[in-house]
Amino acid sequence: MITPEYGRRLEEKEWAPCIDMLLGGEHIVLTTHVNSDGDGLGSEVALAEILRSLGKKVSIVNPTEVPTNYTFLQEIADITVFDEQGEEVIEEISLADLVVLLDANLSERMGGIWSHVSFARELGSLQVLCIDHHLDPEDFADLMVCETYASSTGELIYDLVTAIEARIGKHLITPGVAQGLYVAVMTDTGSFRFPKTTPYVYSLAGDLVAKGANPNDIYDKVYNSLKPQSLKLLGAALSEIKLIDGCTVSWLFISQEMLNNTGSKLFDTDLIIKYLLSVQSVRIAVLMVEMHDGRTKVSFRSRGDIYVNQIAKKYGGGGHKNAAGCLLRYAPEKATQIVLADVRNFLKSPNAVSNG
Ligand SMILES: [Mn+2]
Repeated sequence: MITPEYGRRLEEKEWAPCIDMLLGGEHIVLTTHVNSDGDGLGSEVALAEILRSLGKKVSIVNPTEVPTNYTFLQEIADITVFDEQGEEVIEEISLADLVVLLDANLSERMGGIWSHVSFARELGSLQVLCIDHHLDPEDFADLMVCETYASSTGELIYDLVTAIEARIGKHLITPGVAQGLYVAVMTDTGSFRFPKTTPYVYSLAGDLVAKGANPNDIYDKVYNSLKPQSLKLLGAALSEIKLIDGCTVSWLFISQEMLNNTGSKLFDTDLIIKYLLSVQSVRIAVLMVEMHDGRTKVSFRSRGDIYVNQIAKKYGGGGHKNAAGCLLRYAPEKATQIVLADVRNFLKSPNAVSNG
């Protein structure tokens, strides 16, 4: 067994309470955070296929839409979206005896779904399980498996399915499961290059490829599916990137006007943020996006041991050491001022390199 460098990987027996809960469920609803990503979606479709092969009735209900580059995952399992089919989602939750939140550790990350889950839970008809790898979990579920050593929620689901296989003596990683988990791990490791890409991650990716995930096909679907308008947004955005403080901080503000002019949507901004860190001297990168309602979505990225989740936490957000985010109630100009002042102070403080 190859041991990952971040923390201690859960042993097979430590998955027992989680497996008991899943095997005890009959009608299981899976969900992930608002503005879903490859890790949440890939983990969901993989876990849905695993649980269905164990005879469970499973549905996936997400608070917000599936980004177009991940719609191919719906060939593995159907995803119902609360923003589009609210009644169906509420019905599924009312029928469920177990809700599993994947890739988030705060109840509010479930968006509009949480109030319905919380209501059913208060009636005593529903349990909640959370499987995640972000820092600073909120203790809101009946069982929380929150392990920050993991590169991705997909890595945790891989370990979970391995533990289930050991218990029931049956192979569960079908090509669909392999594909979902590969998407999860690939996207959350930035295609196998972020700091938590341990030897173990490569070994599990190899196993997923052996079991039916096609790296070339998956990469192409996820990363080469830009709409022409996204390329236009990228072009406009690149020319607006600012480098300050001796090129140690980079930042970019994307206005609604920029999004409208290029016909782009919010999730197109994900592909832009990596360019903010593409200059070696940059220690913190900040991407701010003006939302429809005038609030500002802020994403932080950092290099090395700089815990940007500490800045996000100040505004009710969170995330990982090198990638975090929050939503500010301020309009663009004020948000930019406040956030940049915070980033500058933070870089000077000893807190920058502690997990506090
Ligand atoms: Mn994740």
